[in-house]
Amino acid sequence: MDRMDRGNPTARGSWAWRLLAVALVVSTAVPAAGQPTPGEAVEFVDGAEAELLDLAVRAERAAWVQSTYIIEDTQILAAQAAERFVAAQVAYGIEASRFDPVEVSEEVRRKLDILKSAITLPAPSEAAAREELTRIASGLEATYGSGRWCPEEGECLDLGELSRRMAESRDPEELAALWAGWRTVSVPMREEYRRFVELANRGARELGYADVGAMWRSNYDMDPAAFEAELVRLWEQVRPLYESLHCFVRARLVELYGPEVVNPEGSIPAHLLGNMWAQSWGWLYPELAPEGFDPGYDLTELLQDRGFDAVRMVETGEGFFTSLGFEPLPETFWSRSMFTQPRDRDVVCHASAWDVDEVDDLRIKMCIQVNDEDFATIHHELGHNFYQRAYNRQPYLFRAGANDGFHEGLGDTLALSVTPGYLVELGLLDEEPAPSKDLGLLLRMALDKVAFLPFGLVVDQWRWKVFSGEIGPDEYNQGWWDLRLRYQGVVPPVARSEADFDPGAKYHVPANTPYTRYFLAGLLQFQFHRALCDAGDGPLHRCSIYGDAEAGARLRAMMEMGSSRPWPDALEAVTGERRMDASALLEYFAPLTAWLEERNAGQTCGW
Ligand code: X8Z
Ligand code: ZN
Repeated sequence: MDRMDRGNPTARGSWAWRLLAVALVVSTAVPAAGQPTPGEAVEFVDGAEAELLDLAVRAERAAWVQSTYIIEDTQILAAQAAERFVAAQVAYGIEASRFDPVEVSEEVRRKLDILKSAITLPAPSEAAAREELTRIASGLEATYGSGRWCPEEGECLDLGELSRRMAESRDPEELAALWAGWRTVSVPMREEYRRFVELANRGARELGYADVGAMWRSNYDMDPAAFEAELVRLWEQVRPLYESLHCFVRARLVELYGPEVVNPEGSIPAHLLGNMWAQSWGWLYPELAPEGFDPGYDLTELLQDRGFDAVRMVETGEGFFTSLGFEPLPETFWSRSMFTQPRDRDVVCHASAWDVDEVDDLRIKMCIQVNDEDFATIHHELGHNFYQRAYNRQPYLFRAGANDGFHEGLGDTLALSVTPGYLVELGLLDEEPAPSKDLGLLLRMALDKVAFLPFGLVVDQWRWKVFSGEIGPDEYNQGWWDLRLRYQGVVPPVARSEADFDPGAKYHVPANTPYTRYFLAGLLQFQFHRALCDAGDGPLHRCSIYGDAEAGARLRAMMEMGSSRPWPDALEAVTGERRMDASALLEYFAPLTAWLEERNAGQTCGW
């Protein structure tokens, strides 16, 4: 939860409160008969912020307990608290429309717009339906969090264990079993999800949106259709690079597994890429790297050899932020966070960052393993925390990222600066590898960052079609795999049917977390990185902003704005640019792109 989405109170909507508000307002504007005054709009927004803040904090506390101790009771308590918050959100969201014809300040207008659209889970106003929806939502996340696959022989495996085995095994049969095993967990979600969609859409319609997806798309300071067009534009910028990478990886997998397992001209079976969802392929680096592609070090090995544990990894991440001039994390961060997987209870291991009191009660929740992937994820999560604290003096409704992609991209921007040079400064590495090692480093990065991009689109392309009804309940799984094939060029390793619910095997579907944000973040982080690196200081992939107070100040200026300004203003504050753009990513990977083109010459790429 980078933040609980905004809610809206019902109790305050009573006639008595409104009468009082009207009586208190002194306004010079002369409203049309029956039309609220600008002063009333201010009162309304202030009241909404106070109540939503209070309810959000209550819901956050309950959600924290649920996620770190999954049992029936915590699910119910979390659902109840979420229900009160969501009820308020929707009530305020609906009421905000009353002020549409009223002339108000830019700030109040922005807050009214946020009240109407920034609701991730729009619940129907009818109490029974709303309760049912929040109960389903809480249950779906708990099903995911406590999910296990029990093979016929041996002990049951949770997602952490399944993922570790997927990262390491190179036996296609074992990989297919692990892959399919995790997807047994989401089968029971299917009917629940159908109902979830029905109820949430009902809520979205009450708020004036066609469906939940339309509502989510309306949060980008631009016309939702224009936003969709932006996504197409951005994807087309990076698609050729993705297809080159896909082509190279497929050819290597054919060499490794043979053409019976991997079709040399087709899509890649999704179980062979080292990751449960084929969303990032870095674990495969040792197998994929051609002769002479040694990056010069292996960060996982370095961390393990130096005896790093979870806390030391987090301290190191914090050290990056403080080197940029950010204040250290509060003492409570260290005492209240969950860094490792408890052995005695079910928790939601999927990494997340929290600001429980919406001010300074910052925490992360992770099941940290000592490896390079989790080291990067720690920077990602701390990025959320430092962002949350930077905007904590904004009014409640502006305590969010400039858009959600900014929130997701902030920590990743710092992680791009975890370069060999930085590792030398940390004392983890003795000396910087020669520039001849750069292709290795870039391939390693591309397997994570470039491979991820189409997946960053797929999840919401699917969900938006589900919310709009274009993908009906009887084609949930087929619709998912159509998109996986189209964007990623991957196929399931074993037969699938509409008895399965493979989208539910990805956290953000049962947790109802919008996903396009990660696609945006995947590009924005390079845009930020390029802007913060001094031009002429060598290639982008060798640049580290560690210790750069000026870079820190620029980031902080953007972060402190929260969502008080349209996101292009925030982007401009750091980069001088007002459009999201993939050219920085392309520049970063340019040497690898050239190499891939040469390497793929003569091959039939695509699928
Ligand atoms: O969910 C996350 C973060 C928490 S906001 C760990 N990420 C996406 C994922 O795991 O699918 C980060 C990258 C994409
Ligand atoms: Zn995140």
